[in-house]
Amino acid sequence: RLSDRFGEPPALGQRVWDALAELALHSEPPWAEAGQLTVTYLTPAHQACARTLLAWMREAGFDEAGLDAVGNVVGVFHGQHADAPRLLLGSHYDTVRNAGRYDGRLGIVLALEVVRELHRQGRRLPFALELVGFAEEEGQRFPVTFLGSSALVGAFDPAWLQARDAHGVTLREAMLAAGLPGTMEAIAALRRDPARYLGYLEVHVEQGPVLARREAPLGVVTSINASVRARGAFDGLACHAGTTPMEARRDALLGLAELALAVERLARAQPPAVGTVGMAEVPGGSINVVPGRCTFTLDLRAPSDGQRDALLEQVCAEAETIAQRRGLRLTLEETLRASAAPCDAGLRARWARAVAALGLPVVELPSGAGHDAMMLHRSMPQAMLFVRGEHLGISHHPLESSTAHDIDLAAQALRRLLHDWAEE
Ligand code: HGY
Ligand code: MN
Ligand code: MN
Ligand code: MN
Repeated sequence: RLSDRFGEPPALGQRVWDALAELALHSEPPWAEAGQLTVTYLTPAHQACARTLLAWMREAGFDEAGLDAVGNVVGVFHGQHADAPRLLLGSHYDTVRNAGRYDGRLGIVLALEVVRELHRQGRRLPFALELVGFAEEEGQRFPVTFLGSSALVGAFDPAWLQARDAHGVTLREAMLAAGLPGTMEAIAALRRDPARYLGYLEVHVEQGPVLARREAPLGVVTSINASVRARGAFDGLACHAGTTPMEARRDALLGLAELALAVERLARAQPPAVGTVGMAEVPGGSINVVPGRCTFTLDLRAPSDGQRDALLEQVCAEAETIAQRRGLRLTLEETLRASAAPCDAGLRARWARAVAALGLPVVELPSGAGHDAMMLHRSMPQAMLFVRGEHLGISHHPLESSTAHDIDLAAQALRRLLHDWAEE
């Protein structure tokens, strides 16, 4: 047990840890039956999470708490006076399939517990704290993503309402079925006036090995890498696996096989860029039929927009060459393009001072993962604090975890940042 090694976990860290375990009890079929965590946008499990977070906000002492038109859970803890500026805090509560329980949720619950403490102490700050549990950041159900944070910066594309999930349900239908307005008018009204905000802070598990290797519980994020996502397909000719000579085939799966290896080669040639073919499918495939169609996804990332675009260009050129050579038709549709988001120097310095005040090493590092902060970046200063992950920071996986001790240190850092800011 950790407490044998490090003593009893501090109360706040343990409360956050316990709350994340409780929130993880909401999961959707068939994943829930396998004891796995999957919460995709607007499913019953997703709505149960929203209700739970809402109840927690209300009992923690938030002055306002509610669900907005895209399913974000929003709480406001007022400042010392009515027209005080606002500091925005938050992260997302949807997950990837078979996820860990910390990605996204940690940032919501940790901020919520820090507010609970302020409420218990009867303390008010010179600024209000607005906490947002963003409804959708992973892009798992619909081929669009950052739905929650896009709405807050006025970047929600009306065309997204017609996006369809794997069952053909449109985003608008899913919203209406979940009791949301499903209109662009209601969504556009969520845009925040940047003039009212001091900025946005997000606490998130690192989802990588750097802090574990540096033996540092916390890390201050320098910048969030640029990313681009696409969905594509190779189309060749389905034919008999037994009678079609090898040289006469137009095998769509082999086109993707070559492309996936090319993505690996091209990304490895320009570190720290990364490239992933995360999904591949031969729709209606059979054991004795040469694949006529193969669908796939692309996820490319790099520290700058330029590096990202260069990698994308190379991958697309390679895909065209493969299609030509193999007599395949290629279709490729971009579904997400997120610019690199350098964290605000002033807010980064606030995180660094708070971490140093705890007597901890100040490790600065880029984020290879995308975050809601990269959307808020479009309309206000943002900065992130990473919490060390166990098992070398494995994430988007059930082994994803952080200790109650490290979580408590992150809560102490946020508490210290707020206190120092309030004393200025
Ligand atoms: O894909 C990402 O980087 C994030 O987890 N959505
Ligand atoms: Mn994630
Ligand atoms: Mn995340
Ligand atoms: Mn046959």
